Amino acid sequence: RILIIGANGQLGSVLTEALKDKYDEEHVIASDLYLNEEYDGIFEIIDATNKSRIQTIVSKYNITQIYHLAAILSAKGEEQPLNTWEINMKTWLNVLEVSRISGISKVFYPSSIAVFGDNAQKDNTPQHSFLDPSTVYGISKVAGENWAHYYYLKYGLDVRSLRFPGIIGYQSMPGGGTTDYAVDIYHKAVKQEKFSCFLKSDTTLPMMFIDDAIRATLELMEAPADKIKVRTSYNISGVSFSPSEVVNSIQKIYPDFEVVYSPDFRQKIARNWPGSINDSEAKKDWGWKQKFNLDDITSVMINKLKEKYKAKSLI
Ligand code: VAH
Repeated sequence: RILIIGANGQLGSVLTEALKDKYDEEHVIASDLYLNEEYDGIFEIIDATNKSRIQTIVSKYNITQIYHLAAILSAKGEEQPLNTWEINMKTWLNVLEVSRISGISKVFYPSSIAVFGDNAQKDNTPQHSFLDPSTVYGISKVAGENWAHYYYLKYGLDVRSLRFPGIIGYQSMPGGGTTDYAVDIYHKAVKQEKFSCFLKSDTTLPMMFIDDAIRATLELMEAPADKIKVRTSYNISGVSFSPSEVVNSIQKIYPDFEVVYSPDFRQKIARNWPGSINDSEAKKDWGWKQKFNLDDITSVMINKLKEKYKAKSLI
């Protein structure tokens, strides 16, 4: 059985549905801080800062795999740095310890391009780069990757991890991420509203459509253990684009779509991140290949959000 911690989040919610599609529903246990009334399946309240609560659920359902999708993201994380560090690290260390003690067979840990800072190559950023993150979220992800590596080396725990780019999905509202402008922009386009972008028009960032991110996760977790050579976290790449490029892509469908650029503190975060990622190791070790390009993302996002807003008669 599989336990997802953080199942209400942008990635957690979609990953949980994908895991239910792949395995029987009763083999997937979703969990988060609060009950999600709309969720259809087994759901448990877990505050992952409480190790014994995680242990209780792992024992109750004989969990064999854990996906840890709970964290405070980059932009939100800067509001209370020490709290962000505490939450992001304590939850992850609890998951590692419970997994070690309970003999969990596989653990998934999401890392991020936020681990790269000013001294990593900005384009085609290599797998093994110098990591000097500029956000607490990024610092916690570098530490989290190294703890994953440590538990693999010291205890043989099969922890696997991906450095996600900015993830774009239609299933949840934009959250506390610096890349979430690229989610919000589609909502504004469908509602025929002007969009105010908190990044400069030419700020190119690595992004990935949520379907690619989910497939990458499942492909990584299903690969034979001896194929996994990177036990900190794999670089993976989707498609890189700037705000002006996504505006152009949207204007092919909504010619009158308007944007104003008013960069804020998140511009400083974004400019420390790479423009593109080298994912040759993921390609070589377990056959990663991205599918969605920018115009594909735009067409799916607009179609899905139109359905969503029509269903709520908001457009
Ligand atoms: C964030 N969406 O913006 C997350 C992600 C690469 C960015 O880690 O914080």
